[in-house]
Amino acid sequence: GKHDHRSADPVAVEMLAIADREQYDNQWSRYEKQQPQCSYGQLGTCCKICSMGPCRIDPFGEGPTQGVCGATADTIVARNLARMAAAGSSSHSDHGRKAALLLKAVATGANTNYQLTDTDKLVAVATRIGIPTEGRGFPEIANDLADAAINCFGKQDDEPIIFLKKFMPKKRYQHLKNLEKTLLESTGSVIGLLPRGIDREAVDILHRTHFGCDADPLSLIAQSIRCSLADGWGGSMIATSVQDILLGTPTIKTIKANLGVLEIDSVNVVIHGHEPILSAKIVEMAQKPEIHQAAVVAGATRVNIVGLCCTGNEVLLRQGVGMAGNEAHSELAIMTGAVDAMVVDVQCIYPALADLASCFHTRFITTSDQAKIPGAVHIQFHEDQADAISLKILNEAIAAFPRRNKNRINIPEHTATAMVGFTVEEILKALGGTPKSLIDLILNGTIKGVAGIVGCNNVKVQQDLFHRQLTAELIKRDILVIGTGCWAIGAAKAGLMDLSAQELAGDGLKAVCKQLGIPPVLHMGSCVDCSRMLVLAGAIADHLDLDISQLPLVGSAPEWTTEKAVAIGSYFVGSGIPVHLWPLPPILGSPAVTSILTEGAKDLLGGYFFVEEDPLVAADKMEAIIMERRAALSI
Ligand code: BF8
Repeated sequence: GKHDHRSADPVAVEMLAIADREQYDNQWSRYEKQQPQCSYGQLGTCCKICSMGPCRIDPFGEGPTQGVCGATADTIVARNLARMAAAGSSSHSDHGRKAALLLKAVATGANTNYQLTDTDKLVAVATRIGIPTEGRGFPEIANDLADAAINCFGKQDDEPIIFLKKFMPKKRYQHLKNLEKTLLESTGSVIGLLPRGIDREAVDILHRTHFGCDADPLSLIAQSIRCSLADGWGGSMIATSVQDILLGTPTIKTIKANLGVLEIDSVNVVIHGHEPILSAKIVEMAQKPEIHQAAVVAGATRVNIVGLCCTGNEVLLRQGVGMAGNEAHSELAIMTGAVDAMVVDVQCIYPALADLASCFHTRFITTSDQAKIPGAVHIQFHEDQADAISLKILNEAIAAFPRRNKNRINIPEHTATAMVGFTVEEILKALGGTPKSLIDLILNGTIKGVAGIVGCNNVKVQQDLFHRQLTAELIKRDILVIGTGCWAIGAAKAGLMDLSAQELAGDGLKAVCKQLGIPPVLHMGSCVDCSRMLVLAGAIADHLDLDISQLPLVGSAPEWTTEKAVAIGSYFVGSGIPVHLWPLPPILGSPAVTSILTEGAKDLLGGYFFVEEDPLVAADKMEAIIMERRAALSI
């Protein structure tokens, strides 16, 4: 295909040619207009927390070395980073809260639009949390579980939250507890790592980064890790667990990915955002005969629901819905002229979509009071009227269909097939029920280790290039690759989740995948489903009676964009997993913060960050980490 510095996905390149011809504004054209971007911001040394500022510190020693209040580059960078972690953790966790509140409403009969769909998962999670299940009804168990989850958000005592306590493997929990003690002894101050409350740890960051509070990079970073751990082992763990209970735990299935999932003769509804409580319902309601009938009356063959980003991942894994693309595809989807409605909930939704949709017949529908966008049609979602509201949204899409401009329709034909749905439950089932066979394969070196890749697209990186090259390099080296989010969509579009990708794997990994009938690259879900990776890592650690930091595991966020990615990276690091990042995080203006997050974290947590621009070198470094850990275990 043609080369374009903006994307490695030929389908995107095809759409970008149309964007260029028609002069559609897009993230790449707007990025151009932002050049040059502020280097203080890139290095993290810009502070606008109070009104004496904004202040900025030149990291090369030219000009002032302190803000008006005396904050140094170290303080400013650490505070900014902590706020990113708080925002990221809050986004995942607030999503989890809504799931927990819905579980409560379903358990008590207050909401009849949803059911306890996966009662096996309900019993499994309840048992893990320590809730009695014997001889009790499912609603009763669900009610207790909902209370336990809700309590993780708002409790006021200093005990670690129950979800973390029960899901984190023993050795990691003990390690963090001991580390709190050691840090108290060595610094004389309380430096907490185990989260007390999901909301509390984010509020703590807003407080301690307020004007005139914490100026110490170590304690600011420790709190960022703690807040992020509250996300991974708390908010995100709750989101995943509860969504599985309410909507069903995903199973392995084969789907299609890329813009070719749009159909010329169908009413195309793109669901975009993060919360499947809405999108799963839209998929369900689209199957109603009256909706099909209305689509036919409007002149369409059927209603075709497709996904974008993480809510796309949620319905892809549970309901087999086709995947239109990842973050950088969201504008391109509308440019096909064949999207009758784009329905969004929260997170990762470009406000630019409203303007772009107005160039077409596309209804751009916002549904959340937390993500209202000027220019959109707002149809407020209420969980207790989910069926009716989903029908209303679908009827909007159907009404838009006859207003298409046929001359402006360009649907790229290409799709890739991908085998998806690799929850921990499915991975273990494929391996015979316990982590033992996976562990044996790792111990005997057939699989060298496991890499978890997460995160976004980023306009600063050629779309999907890092995802594709890094993933392909790792499997070639017999490293199993698992992951979530926009990475997973990128891998699916690249064919790396197709069975044919077995041929790209090293001999050991190839043989295993052939025997099990799975690809060497496993889709584990949306970004809150990074909690599934934690559960898998925890199962391996507990089985071997080791700490996660001893296992041949490594993480990467190679095209990261959002504050949520900061939270994910930080809870991986806090869980003992080294994490590769690209593009550069805004920390390099502070030598202290940079050294804490790299060397310091390695000593204290076992997990740490490193940056690398080149996918092949990143693969080298990730393999080296895995080999170093194998050597330490004498395997
Ligand atoms: O939560 S990978 S761009 S869609 S932040 Fe967003 Fe990044 Fe995509 Fe999902 Ni995750």
